[in-house]
Order: sequence, then C-alpha cells, then structure tokens
Amino acid sequence: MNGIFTALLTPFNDDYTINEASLKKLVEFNLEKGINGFYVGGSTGEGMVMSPEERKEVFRIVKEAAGDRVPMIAHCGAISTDSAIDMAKTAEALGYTAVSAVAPFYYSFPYPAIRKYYDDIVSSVSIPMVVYNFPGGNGFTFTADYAAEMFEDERFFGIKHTSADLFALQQFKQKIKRPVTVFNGFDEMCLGGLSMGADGAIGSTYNFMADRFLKIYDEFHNGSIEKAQKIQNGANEIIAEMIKYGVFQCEKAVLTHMGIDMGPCRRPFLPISKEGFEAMKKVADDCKAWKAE
Ligand code: MN9
Repeated sequence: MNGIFTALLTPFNDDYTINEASLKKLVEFNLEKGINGFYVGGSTGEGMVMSPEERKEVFRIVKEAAGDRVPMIAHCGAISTDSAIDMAKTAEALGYTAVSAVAPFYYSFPYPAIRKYYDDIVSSVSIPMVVYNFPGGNGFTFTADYAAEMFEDERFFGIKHTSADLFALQQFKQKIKRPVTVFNGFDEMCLGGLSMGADGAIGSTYNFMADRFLKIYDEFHNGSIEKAQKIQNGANEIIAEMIKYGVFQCEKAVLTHMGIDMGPCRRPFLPISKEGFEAMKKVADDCKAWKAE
C-alpha cells in the first residue's frame, strides 16, 4: 500500500441520508482516474458526524463498488474504544485491507490510554492499523518517539500524517526501526511530504483531482521536481479558493458540477454560500479540462 489514496467524501441526500448511488459513482470516477486506494470514513467522509451504523453502511457500499481493485483503509476512530472495535470488525469482515483510527478525543486522554486504545483495536482484528495523526483535529500529537515504541508491534503498518510538521514526518521514517508506510495528509503540501520521505498521500481533494496528484507522485519519482511543483502550484490555487468557502462543502460542490450529485455536508457544517457554489463551477471546468503534459 502506497501512492495516492482518495479520502472519500460521503454524498448525502437533501435529508442527510447516505446517497448510495452517488457514492458508487464517486468510487468508479476515482478508479477510472487510476487512484491507488481509498481511505473511507475519515474526516473527509464526515465519519465524526455519523453514527457507527451509518459508518459501517458506508464501508459496505464502498467495498461493494470497488471490489478488490485497490487496497482500502477503513477509518474506525471514535471516542469510544468499543465503537472503534465494532467498526473495525465490520471492516475486516467486509474485506478491507487495513483499519485506521484517530486517537480518542474530547477528554484529553493521556498517552497510556491512547496506547491501550490502539492496542485494543488491533487486537480485535487481524488486519493492520494505519494510525491517523491529526493534531489540529483532535488535540493529540503522535510524536516520533511514541511511534517508535508503538511500531515495535508489527500489527502497526503505517501513519496518516495530517500535519504541516514535515520534520515529524521525516522523524517517523528515521526513528521507527522497521519499514513503515507514511502517508502525507495535507494535499497542499503533498510534494513537500513526498520529498521528506512520505510513501504516499491520503487526501480529500483527490476525490476530484486524483489525476493531478498521481502525476505529481510520478514526476517526483522520476526526478522531475519542477514539473511536479508546477502541478502542485496549480492544485494549490484551487485549494486556497476552497479554504475561503469551506473545504468539504466546496469539494462536494465541484463534484456536483462535474455530474456526481454530492448534496450538502452534515450539520453542524454550514451549507455552502451561493457565491462559493458559483465559484466552484470554474474549478469544476478547470478540472474537467486538465490534462497531464
Ligand atoms: O484527509 C484532509 N484532511 C482534513 C485529509 O480534512 C483534516 C486533507 O485532504 C485536507 O482536506 C486538504 C485541505 O486542507 O489538505
């Protein structure tokens, strides 16, 4: 498992129920672009604002649509270990390649409690774990020293590093004494992550611009850094525009303009403004027209 993985969005109907048909379309759209894998039910998938039952339903739909074509990671992170285990077991039964989890949040758990949470999850299944490090989202920073200790256990496969701290990313690779797969988490610094040693990237904007990031990955590995930079710069113009109006809302709007009806984000995410929705039309046109040089 490496390369470019789409952190799948979850399309909703207007009444906020899961839009199964659009979700299957989105999976197919990404596979056609050549995506290397899927990360299902994470931040981008609005997993934190869905019930465990709904999250398992999304796992089922996505696996049904993708089959065995690419590796798939199911995000099972939750504030409760029992919920996380329940989702992890479902993911394993459905045939997912790996599970992933953010650290439990809200109560500011100390590291030993977080360590035990991960141990309890990996002990409940026989598929490996990708630790989701997202300090900005859950207030816990997974350091390279913690990682070195945790990854002595071979059931830990990789880290999804959603942080601008690329020194930490590099330190994971250096301090963990066995091979570890590190995925860069912020799309706007995908090339930065790759150059600091990331094996791949998992991100939300790949839902609609997987082609650009697959190309960045290739150019980087061919040593064509300037070409990779040019594509990253183009993508970042789009991402900067999205940050103005709300990233997930904008991603859904772009895909809706591209022909996959994604609906709204779940409350408490606010609906996208009219202005934002209009601005995303231009992004959708730009994405439809984009071709690798
Ligand atoms: O999964 C995403 N992380 C979060 C990764 O949303 C927290 C990223 O893809 C960002 O959405 C993206 C925009 O900032 O880099």
